[in-house]
Amino acid sequence: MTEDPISNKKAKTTMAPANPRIIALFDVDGTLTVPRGEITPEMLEFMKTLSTKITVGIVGGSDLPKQEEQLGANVVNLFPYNFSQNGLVAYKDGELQEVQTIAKFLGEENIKRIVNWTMRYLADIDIPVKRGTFIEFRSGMMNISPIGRNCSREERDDYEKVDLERGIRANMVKAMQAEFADLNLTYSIGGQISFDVFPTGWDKTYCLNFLKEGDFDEIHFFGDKTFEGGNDYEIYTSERTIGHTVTSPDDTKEQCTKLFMS
Ligand code: M1P
Repeated sequence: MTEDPISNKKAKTTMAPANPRIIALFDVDGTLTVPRGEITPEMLEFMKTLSTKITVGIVGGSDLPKQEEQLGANVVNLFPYNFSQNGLVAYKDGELQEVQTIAKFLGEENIKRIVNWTMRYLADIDIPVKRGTFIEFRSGMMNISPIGRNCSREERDDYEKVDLERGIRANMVKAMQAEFADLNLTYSIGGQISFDVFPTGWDKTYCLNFLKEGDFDEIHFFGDKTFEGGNDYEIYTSERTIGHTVTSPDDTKEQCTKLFMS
């Protein structure tokens, strides 16, 4: 057993499932949990049972601490593959494989350009409520939120409605695409109050780099944001995966039961 600096958790060896050559990868928000909520004990039990049948992996857009809040402190040991930030932080059998960083890749001058421009743009947006943490700097992406990540659940739900009506995030993304055209960035509206910004190619397909071509006969992906522009779109449409759109954790359970447990 080894300890790693990111999760401080001990790595453990997982038991092989009945059919290890089929793998199913799961998005978190809207797929295994309600948005930013915790997994229910029933859903967790179901996922554990599923992992005795096939190989299971998690691929979330959020960072590891958020996954730990939602899926449990031991998330990197729950299933054989765990990917946070689209796989920029990757674990296999509880062992850290890689950490990629946006600062290394873009350079500090470009990071400053983005931060300064974003703070000016957000200051000029008029919305009913503004809270704190408007830019969350993660190792592999920047997460930008006009209301701020410190908002309450009620404020988050209200903001989402205003955003959908006024296209606040969609307009900001358009403005950033024009301003930072030289940086080859991808913008992804994956949740309710924010959007992710990362170098092109660092979407959820990034995690497929950790699945060797010959190791699996089928790679399934389950996610709720599989529409164009959603943060599940690229992996859902990837040639390497069989994509499934779900509408809720219950729907995920139902589809998986039909596909893998009968
Ligand atoms: O996993 C989907 C998204 O979840 C959060 O979005 P929001 O807070 O806007 O609902 C963020 O962690 C975001 O990065 C992530 O893509």
